[in-house]
Amino acid sequence: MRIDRVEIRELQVDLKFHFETSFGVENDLKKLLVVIHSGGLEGYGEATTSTVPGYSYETTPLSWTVMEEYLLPRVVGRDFATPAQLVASLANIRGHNMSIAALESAFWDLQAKAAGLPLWQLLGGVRTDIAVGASLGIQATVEETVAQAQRHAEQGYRRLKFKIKPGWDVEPMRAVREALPDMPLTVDANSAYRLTDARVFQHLDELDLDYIEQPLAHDDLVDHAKLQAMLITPICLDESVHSAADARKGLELDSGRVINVKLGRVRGHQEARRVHDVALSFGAPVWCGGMLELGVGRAHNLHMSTLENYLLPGDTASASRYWGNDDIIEERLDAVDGLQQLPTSGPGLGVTLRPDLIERFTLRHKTVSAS
Ligand code: OSB
Ligand code: MG
Repeated sequence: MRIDRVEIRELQVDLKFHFETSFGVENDLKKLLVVIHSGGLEGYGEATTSTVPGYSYETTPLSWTVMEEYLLPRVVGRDFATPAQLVASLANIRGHNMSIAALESAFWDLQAKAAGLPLWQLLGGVRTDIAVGASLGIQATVEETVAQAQRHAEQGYRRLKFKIKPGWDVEPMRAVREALPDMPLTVDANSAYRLTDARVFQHLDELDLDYIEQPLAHDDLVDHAKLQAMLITPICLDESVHSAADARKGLELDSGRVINVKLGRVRGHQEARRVHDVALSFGAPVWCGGMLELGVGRAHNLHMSTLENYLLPGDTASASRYWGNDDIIEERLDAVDGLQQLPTSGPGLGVTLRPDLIERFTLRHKTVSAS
């Protein structure tokens, strides 16, 4: 399929809540929407970048530059038979996985539309109801943390994840566990601790958490393995896994026993599938991570979560929780009783863009056409 034209748009949207993590607070978000045009069809992708370089170096303004300078000049006007071919043409670009994934996933949408099939079938999915949890930011008080936990449990989420940071960990989690004795609970440290903080995790180990997400440095599989050896609770790797090769190293070293798969962090659906397969071969479950995605990114996450080894609830919570009615797609990606359904308005991703709203959120846009 020839790429006739690619449109990129930097969007700015207000999150309904302040999302505080160990690396900072996010509230007004910037996201990049990508539309690939090919022979009358449109494929949609979203860069899962952040406004600030806290989770990763990949920010949205950076993604714009990478698209403009390095990615679009190499793909527009070219013909690719598969998403794999498109990714292969960018193989000598180190990093920038979220930008590449935005293009790759848009190409998958295009290909599924050309085949007249829903994306999940092309990806090899096996289910269409997706169990989801919610990721809750750091709150001002223990009382507010417990109240948020109760509210989200009542809304039917299948698992609650709490952001922690040094000084905000054991005490709020003990209170949540006391309030919700049977609820699946997890914590996410976003790399805020060192091995010398092992005692914190030994206390958390008593709370019957499903896993402890990325406690240590983003690039330290060795210390994660040392910490895992001290704990009963599985460690879940997020920031440490950018490829199937990373997943293999982490699982072989026993740096963790669960993997959070994020489409952007691993360069797209093809590599996400490989991460999933490596984890399956180790008997390690995976789940779909979230990056506060808009409708396009959220829909890609749901399609990805249909693969067999997505055995734990993902972070693909209800869109209305983040945006109210102001999502960029017509379809409401809202969970009912902790289950999301795939959007099915036509083949591919199955979503319909809302041009007026997109125009309102647009900070800048650009179209690159084949000559
Ligand atoms: O570590 O999983 C994370 C959001 C931004 C950056 C990193 C993370 C997150 C989340 C939010 O936890 C998940 C979501 O609700 O989209
Ligand atoms: Mg995480």
